[in-house]
Amino acid sequence: MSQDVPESPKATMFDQLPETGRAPKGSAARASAPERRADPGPEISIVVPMHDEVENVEPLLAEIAATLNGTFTYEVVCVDDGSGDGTVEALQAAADANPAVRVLRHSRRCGKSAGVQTGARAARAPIVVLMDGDRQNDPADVPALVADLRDGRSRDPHLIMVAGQRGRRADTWLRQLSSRVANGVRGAVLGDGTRDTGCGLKAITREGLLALPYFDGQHRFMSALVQAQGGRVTLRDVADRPRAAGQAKYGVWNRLWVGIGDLLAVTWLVRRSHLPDRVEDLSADASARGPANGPGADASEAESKRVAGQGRAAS
Ligand SMILES: Nc1nc2c(ncn2[C@@H]2O[C@H](COP(=O)(O)OP(=O)(O)OP(=O)(O)O)[C@@H](O)[C@H]2O)c(=O)[nH]1
Ligand SMILES: [Mg+2]
Repeated sequence: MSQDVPESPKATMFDQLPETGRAPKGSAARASAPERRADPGPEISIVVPMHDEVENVEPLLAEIAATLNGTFTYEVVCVDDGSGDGTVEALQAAADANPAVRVLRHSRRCGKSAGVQTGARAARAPIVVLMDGDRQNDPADVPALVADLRDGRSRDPHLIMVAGQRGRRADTWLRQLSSRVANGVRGAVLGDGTRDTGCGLKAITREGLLALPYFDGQHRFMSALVQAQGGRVTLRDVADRPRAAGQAKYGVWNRLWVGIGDLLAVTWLVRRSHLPDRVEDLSADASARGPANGPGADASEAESKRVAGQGRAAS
């Protein structure tokens, strides 16, 4: 007997996201459908999840423009995660003045990972740069991350992410200690070869990011999740700066308890991620159709036969 499933009143991961939150007149987002199809889109989408960062909006966007204008074409996709301090109004004002800025808004606070996910789904570029909205990341590090990802992928299409890692931390000793312990335990359990998964600055392919299993807290486990899906991660040293304005959203304790539960879940996920060494298409017309689907589908034909390798270590 079939049963009607009631229509979900909530937003779902399968919904089509708007091409922009609120676009200024004349921007690509307001263009008609055929015009949009002709628009190749930006090379890079910078995704910035934000919760209560009103004082950081204007200086952050000004710094991104001052640093990145003239390097590559880009958009900044800002995701307001249910802020109550005027962040979204500040973002809308910025978007009105700058067509490269797009604003998406969650109806309620869902966490940083949800912001990352929403931004990645809305992104128009094949490469997404994740950046914190508190100005602790330096936009000057972005070109090198992007170059690493592009160069690396031209040699190995399984390179999915270049993760920033902070050297000298601009945090209190307690936060530094808790972060070191958490990273140490996580690294020992997952063996993901990444000493600073909390660094918010990362360059990743949009397709790769959207292929990762999603959960609240996902952003702290991206290295392990990419590798569990057969992808490779490389690391690059980046700057860390003190928070100039606004409040940290995570404390030592709320991060610790949630982090332990997440670590158990991700350990299970990684152990259950079985992938074949390679997938071959044995049907007669396979060569006419081109590469098989999978992480290597955009690679050369020889490379594309090896669509998934297991658990490659980060370098
Ligand atoms: N979307 C969303 N973003 C958040 C949330 N919490 C934090 N963020 C954003 O994530 C980024 C990093 O948040 P922070 O509070 O600075 O946390 P952190 O950098 O990991 O840790 P500290 O700087 O050491 O406190 C900022 O852009 C925040 O606005 C949240 O619940 N939802
Ligand atoms: Mg921060």
